[in-house]
Amino acid sequence: MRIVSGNTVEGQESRVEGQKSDFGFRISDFGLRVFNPQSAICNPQSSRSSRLAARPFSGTRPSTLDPRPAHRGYTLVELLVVIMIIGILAALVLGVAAVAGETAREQHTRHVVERLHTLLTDFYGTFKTRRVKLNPAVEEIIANSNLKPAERGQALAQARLYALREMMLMEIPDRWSDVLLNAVPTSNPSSAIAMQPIYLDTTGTSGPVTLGRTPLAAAYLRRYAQIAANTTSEKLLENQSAECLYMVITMACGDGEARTLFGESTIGDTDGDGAPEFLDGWGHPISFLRWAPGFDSPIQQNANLLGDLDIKSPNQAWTSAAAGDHDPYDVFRANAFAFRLVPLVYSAGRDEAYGIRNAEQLVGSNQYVAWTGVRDATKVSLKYQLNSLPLLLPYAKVKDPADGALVYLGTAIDGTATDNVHNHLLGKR
Ligand SMILES: [Ca+2]
Ligand SMILES: [Ca+2]
Repeated sequence: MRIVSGNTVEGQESRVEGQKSDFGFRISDFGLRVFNPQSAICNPQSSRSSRLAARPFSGTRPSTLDPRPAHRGYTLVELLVVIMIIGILAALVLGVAAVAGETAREQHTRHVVERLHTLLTDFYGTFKTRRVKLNPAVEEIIANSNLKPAERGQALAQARLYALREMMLMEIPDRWSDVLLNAVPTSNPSSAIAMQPIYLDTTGTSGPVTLGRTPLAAAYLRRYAQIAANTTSEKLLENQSAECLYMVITMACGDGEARTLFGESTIGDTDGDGAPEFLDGWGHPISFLRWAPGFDSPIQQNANLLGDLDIKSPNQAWTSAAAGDHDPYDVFRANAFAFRLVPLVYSAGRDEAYGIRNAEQLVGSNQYVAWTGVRDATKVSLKYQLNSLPLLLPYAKVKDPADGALVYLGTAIDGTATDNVHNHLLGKR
C-alpha cells in the first residue's frame, strides 16, 4: 500500500510521489480530512485545497501540471513523526500503568497482610491467659532432682514456660514438623510418626489420634494426614509455612469464620499439594514465621545485634534487650534473656524474592523441630539440668542447609527482603 501525496512541494525529497499502482490510494479518497496546522496557518492556499480534499477522486493521477487545485496529503516524514509521537505517548501510558499496577499489587498485599496480622495476633494473644498443665513426669523429674528448693521453683517456672511454648508451637505451627512434633519423612509423608509433647500434660488425651494434643492441635494432625495421603514429602515441604498459616487462620482464628474475610484471588494452591496458601498481589504465597528472633524489625529486637546467646550467663546486650521489652508470655521471668517476639507474616514483595532464613528447606532428620533446633544451637546449655529434658527456646539458632551456617530464624539472607511487605511494618504488636 502506498500513500500518495496530492500536494507537491518542490525540492521536498521525502515526498512520496503517487506512482501508478493498483494499491495506491489517497487519504482523500475516503473523504477524510485531517487538519494540518502548517498548511492551515502558513499556507492559506493549502488550507483551501485540503478543504477541497473531500471531493471524490477523479481517478486521474495528480501532477504538478494538473491545473486543478492540488490538495495536501501526508509526507512520509510527517507520518513517521506522528507514529513516533504516538509510540512515545503509548510508552509513557504503559509505563504509568505498570507503576500503577505494581502499586495496586502492593496495596492489595498490605491489606491482606494486615488482615492476617489482626486475626493471628488476636489468637496469639490468647496464650497469655491459657491454662497450662505441666506433664506430671516433668514435675517428678524436677522434684527428684538435687536442686535447692529455690532453684526447684525456678526450674518449675522454666518448665511451665516451655509447656506454654510447646502449646503455641503446636497450635500456631509454621512448619509441618510443628504439627508432628517430629520431622516429615523424606519420602511417603503418610508414614510420619507424630510424637507426644514433652512438657504439656497428656493425661486423659493419649491415644492414636490425639497423642496428647489439644483439640486444635489434634485437628491439625488430622489435616496433615489428609494432605500427606495425596502428595509427596517434597511437595508437602514446599511453601509449608504459608500452608500452615492458612491452616491456622482458617481453623483457629476469627471464630472459624476467617476464611470468609478473604476473596478468591487471595487464596490458591501454587504448588498443587492440596494445602492452600494465602497469596500476595503478585500471586505468591504469603510466608510466615511464628518466632523470628533474627528479623530486622521496627517493633522487635533483632537477635543478630545481641550476639550469641549463652543462657547460663547471657551477655549485657541480651539482658538489657529483654529487660526493656520482656517476653510477655514469660510472666515469671524464667528466661532472663527472653525478649518479646511478634509473629512475622511476609510477602516477597515487588522483587518476588523472600530473602529470609526460615529453615523451610530443611529435610529429613535435619528438619527444623523446635527441640532439635535447640539441641543444635551453639552456646545454649541447660541452666538447670533436668535429666536432659530439651529446652524450648525460640531464640535458638538453626542450621541453614544452604551454607551450613547457624542462624537465627528471620535473618535476612541478602538484600531481597528489603522490599517485602510484612506485618511488622504496621507498627502494631
Ligand atoms: Ca500448597
Ligand atoms: Ca523481596
